[in-house]
Amino acid sequence: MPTRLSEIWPALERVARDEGVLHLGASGIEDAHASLFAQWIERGHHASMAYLAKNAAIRAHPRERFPWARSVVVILVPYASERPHAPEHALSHHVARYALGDDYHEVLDRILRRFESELDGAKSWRYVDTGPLSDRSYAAQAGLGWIGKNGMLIHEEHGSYVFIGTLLTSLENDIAAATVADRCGACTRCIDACPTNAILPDRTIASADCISYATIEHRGPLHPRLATHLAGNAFGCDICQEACPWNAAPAPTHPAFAPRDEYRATPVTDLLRFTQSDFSALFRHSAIKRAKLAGMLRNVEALTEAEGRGMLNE
Ligand code: B12
Repeated sequence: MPTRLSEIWPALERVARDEGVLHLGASGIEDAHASLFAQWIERGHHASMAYLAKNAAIRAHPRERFPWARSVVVILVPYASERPHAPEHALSHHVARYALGDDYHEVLDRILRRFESELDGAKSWRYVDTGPLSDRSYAAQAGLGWIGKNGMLIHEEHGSYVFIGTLLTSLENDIAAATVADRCGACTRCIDACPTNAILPDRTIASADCISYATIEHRGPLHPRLATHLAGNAFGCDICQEACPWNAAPAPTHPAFAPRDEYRATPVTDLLRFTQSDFSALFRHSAIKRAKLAGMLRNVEALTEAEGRGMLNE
């Protein structure tokens, strides 16, 4: 059985190429910025995402939860960076880019399984988004980018329209990570662009003020402050990424995340007449399911109310 990552690295690089992974890297198991997360939770910036509060102890001491873990293999997979051409009111104009194709949880999980099959008996635990650890911290520690002022992991060449997948392994990390400089400089375009001032000075996000949180995670009525400032978003938000100059040369979209034709053909206001079965059919294997039918109805209603003020197509 291998003991170090370098012993199987060529095999992992081959899988990465076969599976359309943009960048591959590795980090040790400790998260050097776990204290920033604890502070974020203490200040209540996770809003109603209670599951995150439970993660603080694991982030600080990952080996208490995963005693065998010694390294984290990190992958970046590119999603759609452009919206497809479509009529003004098409759903595809009102959904964040990351959700225009297949559900990334399913796609990255399938890719990480392929990586697992190369571990030759070493222990592993794969997760995409759903785990108790910071995907961005490990991607940054693996030298795949820096944490931008908008909180995003930004790859120097390909920007931030990338998903992060992580695989914990019992192998020693002997893969050198590139040193990545913080390239944000004096730029504040993301902070200036956010219509709800959700970006905090320490490069984290106040979830309660974030359009992405409001339209995806928040249950119940939208706070009036957000309902009137959705800026055309019915699910998620890309404003702080659209403003980022590092997104000028994105990578080609992984085929699984190509924007679905149905979203170009469906007017966003059609959702107001949707039954549960219409919703389940249109958003099968899509991350949009997360908002549930009630959430999408609430969001589209807020957009139509704002339309009177000319905001639906902003
Ligand atoms: C909760 C969550 C949200 C919340 C809160 C967002 C936030 N910024 O905290 C909401 C619902 C608002 C959200 C929105 C979005 N999300 Co989200 N989300 C998550 C989730 C599940 C946890 C994030 C978290 O813990 N946040 C709390 C903060 C404090 O922690 P953190 O973001 O991990 O940041 C750490 C690092 O930045 C590190 N750090 C800071 N400085 C430095 C410096 C160095 C040198 C290093 C090494 C580390 C480091 O310290 C921080 C604390 O540990 C992750 C998946 C995961 N398990 O990691 C996805 C994740 C962050 N989301 C993702 C995406 C795509 C989005 C959206 C773009 C979706 C959309 N279009 O609407 C937006 C972007 C909003 C934004 N600007 O962040 C991707 C981001 C990919 C990337 N390139 O960065 C992730 C990683 C999912 C994935 N596996 O691909 N999300």
